[in-house]
Amino acid sequence: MAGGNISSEKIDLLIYGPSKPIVDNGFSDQFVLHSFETVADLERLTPAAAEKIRGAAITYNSVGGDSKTLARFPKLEIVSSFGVGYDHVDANYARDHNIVVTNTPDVLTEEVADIAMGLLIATLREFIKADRYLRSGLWTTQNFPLSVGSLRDRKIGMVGMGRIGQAIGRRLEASRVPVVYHSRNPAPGVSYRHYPDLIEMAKAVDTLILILPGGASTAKMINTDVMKALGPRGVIINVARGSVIDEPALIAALKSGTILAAGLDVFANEPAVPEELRAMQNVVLLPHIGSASVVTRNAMDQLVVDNLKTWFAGKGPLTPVAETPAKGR
Ligand code: NAP
Ligand code: 8YV
Repeated sequence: MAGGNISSEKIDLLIYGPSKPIVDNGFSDQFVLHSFETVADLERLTPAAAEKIRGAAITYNSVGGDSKTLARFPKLEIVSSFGVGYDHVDANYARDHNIVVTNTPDVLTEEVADIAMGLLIATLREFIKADRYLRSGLWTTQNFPLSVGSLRDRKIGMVGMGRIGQAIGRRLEASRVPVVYHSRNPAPGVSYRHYPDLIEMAKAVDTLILILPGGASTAKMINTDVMKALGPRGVIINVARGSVIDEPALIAALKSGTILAAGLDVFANEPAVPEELRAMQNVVLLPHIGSASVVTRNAMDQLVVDNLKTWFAGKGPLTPVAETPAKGR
């Protein structure tokens, strides 16, 4: 799969998801753009127009490429998806139908690792509560209580040790915090101890940082048993996908003291966040902002464009996902 050469024939592209200037303005007049911002908008696309589409950009995970959606485009060659996680695209269907899927790895790695560290420290040292305390005027009467949590006496178990996991590991090492990890296979070149068994690792640490893909293979893997193994000092930081945690079980564990606290950037049913979580004091909640700076989002948008352009220039995709590996030229 290396892509067709650009000829004088125009190439019809589906631009699916929120409008982005870098995507909207990124293509020459050799391309014809068909833009639809929402799932409901896409219903307006006629079968005759769908028949012509050869490439698709998915500009945000508020829309997706499930098999039913992809099946509407019989000539589709490539889906260029925004984000490194692509659980909103059916990559197995794409592989089976000779469609390449690309994502946007690497350009967001350090940004997401920064957010993970910030969320970890904010959760342990109670930044949000402290900020509210100061603003309410209480500091003038009494010092803020000492935090029970600290990075100083912690051992971190990373769940996922890929690009972003390793970037978080480097930050933890610089902070002199011990790190071990769980993944299906040992990560090449990584010297931290590898635990093939998640429960065994949870027993050996007091903090989990989740940074692995969503989807069926990881659904609800952080369950009551894992939280019990982590114990009452336990802290869970999730910068992966909400689907990775059994969310009702997490709420129960935070309420009962089975674990101490959580820092969450992602949720099971975004943008809805359970009222029970929103009311809790021992959680820090972020609206899925791991990569959400202007500089990093621009780089991700550009990679969405570049994957489509190099494909249609016959040079293969830049960053194909594992399910649809593509040969370069
Ligand atoms: P990556 O380089 O592909 O690393 C994925 C890691 O997860 C690998 O260590 C992999 O190891 C492990 N893994 C995969 N499936 C697993 C399973 N079933 N059980 C245990 N471990 C598993 O990906 P990345 O670039 O680091 O990104 C990781 C994820 O972070 C993305 O997929 C996305 O969901 C999330 N993310 C979130 C944000 C945000 O805004 N919050 C931003 C970027 C990314 P094995 O294959 O050996 O198991
Ligand atoms: C995206 C992310 O912003 O890259 C990912 O996997 O979670 C974020 O960087 C999000 O997926 C929106 O599409």
